[in-house]
Amino acid sequence: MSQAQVETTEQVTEFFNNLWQDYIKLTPSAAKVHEVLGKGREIINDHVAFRTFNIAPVRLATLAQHFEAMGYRACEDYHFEAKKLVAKHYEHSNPALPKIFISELLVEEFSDSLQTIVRNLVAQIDPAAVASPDFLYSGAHWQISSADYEQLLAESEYAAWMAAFGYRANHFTVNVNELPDYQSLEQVNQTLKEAGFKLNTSGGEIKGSKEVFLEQSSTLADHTLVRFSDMEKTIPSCFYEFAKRYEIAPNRLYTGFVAASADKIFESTNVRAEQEM
Ligand code: OOG
Ligand code: NI
Repeated sequence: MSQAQVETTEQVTEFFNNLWQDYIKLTPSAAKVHEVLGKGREIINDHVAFRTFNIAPVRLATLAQHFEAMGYRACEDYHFEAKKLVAKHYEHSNPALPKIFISELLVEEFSDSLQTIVRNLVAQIDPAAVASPDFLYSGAHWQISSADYEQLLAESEYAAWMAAFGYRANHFTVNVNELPDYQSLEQVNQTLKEAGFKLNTSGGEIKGSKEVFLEQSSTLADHTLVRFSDMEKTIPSCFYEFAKRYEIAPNRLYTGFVAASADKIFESTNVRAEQEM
């Protein structure tokens, strides 16, 4: 356990349980994925991903403090130029705990109208709420009209997703190395497709390779009815990811992420990605 850890193991376990419960409410297919791949056995998660805006009080670094209090340490940084995002991943010395991937939208790089909408959303957050780890599964702290949602969507699918869903796990990720019945990610994908799941095919069904020490695939996000200030709309919510890691040294699996693959994983919540399929 790292010295920075202030949360107890019980608090950390409860945090991840609550995070999971919130996630499967929006992502019922995740529970079904567990049934199909785990057949009732426990599934180990490789990582959980969060999204945010680079505006106080919800900057990546601020949200990360909750994980630092659980004993996580900051690892690598990632930059997604076209999507105007940065990200960082965090690891825990306890290998049973998932890695954490947090990204943040570089709001100032977008149009004035996007900036105005987003700043108005963030202004509705009570800064005191951010200080509790519960904030990370508290959802949206604002009202947004369907017109504003559509306007965000035209510029940034990520901004629109954040506006609709707020603070919660964007996805959990099955650790394929720890799945007893599967040798490869291809087998996992095949089983999922046979069970009726739709996979994200942006950049191919499998992103990455043994050469970059990480292979990833993901389902397309489930659809959820969201209540906007003026109407209800069914839109993509959250997805499930699958990761297989390779050794960078004997008995040492790669623990980082691969920016080129992550760039495509982001598109699992994309409405347009589905229409192309
Ligand atoms: C994160 C996308 C990147 C990964 O594992 O590379 C990612 C997101 O969609 O918020 O999860
Ligand atoms: Ni991921």
